[in-house]
Amino acid sequence: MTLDHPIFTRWPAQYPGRLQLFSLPTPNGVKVGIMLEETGLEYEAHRVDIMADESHDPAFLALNPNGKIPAIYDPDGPSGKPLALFESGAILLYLADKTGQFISADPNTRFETIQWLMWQMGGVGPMFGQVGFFNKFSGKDYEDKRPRDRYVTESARLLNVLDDRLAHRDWVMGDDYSIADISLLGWVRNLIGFYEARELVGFDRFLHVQAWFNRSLERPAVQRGLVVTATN
Ligand SMILES: N[C@@H](CCC(=O)N[C@@H](CS)C(=O)NCC(=O)O)C(=O)O
Repeated sequence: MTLDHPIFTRWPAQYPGRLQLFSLPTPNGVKVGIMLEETGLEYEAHRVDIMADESHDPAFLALNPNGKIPAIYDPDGPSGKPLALFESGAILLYLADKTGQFISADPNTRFETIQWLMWQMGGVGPMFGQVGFFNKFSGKDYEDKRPRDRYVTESARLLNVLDDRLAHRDWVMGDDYSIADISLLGWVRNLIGFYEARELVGFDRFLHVQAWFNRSLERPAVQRGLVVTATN
């Protein structure tokens, strides 16, 4: 079996029957590594080095014209036809539906889960990412601290929303761990770790988020998922 997509000219598949992941352990990338480990789906992981601009290689752009990881190619997509997919939120939803795991079959609970997933995609990811830029990366040299402070304030507000949500719940959706949790974990981890913004956002006052974060990190699939594509 050979897979018919330009991506495989640059990143050949050794196991073409398996779902193919193209990623790197960034906050968006780890979502899919964790989800694949949680579901138990068989997959083959390819490391796409965004620092070396591999996400703008024509072969990668054929899979994701937006030039960002993560992306997947499922040779066994809906109706048995291959499916190529980018955007981590769409991938999480797809894998949840494919396996019937980490999203409720009940329509009301399903949409509530999607709501929190969209909240992460549209709010938490972009805001925490800007904190990373202005506090850790090129933006840290800017003398004017107002842009940084704007994103720090908004990130702290979002953490407060999450803290309230988790006040009487183990997971975002209550008793059931879901794709909403999986979408958030890598961002919280980066904000207080790699982005060095723990004190800036006042993380220590968000006790429920802290408890949820530690609970997440205890999951063996999370521990495995966080290092998928860490090395070649
Ligand atoms: N909304 C997209 C964002 C993906 C994204 O920003 N990926 C980053 C890594 S976390 C990336 O590939 N950056 C490389 C670049 O922009 O060149 C998703 O959730 O999949």
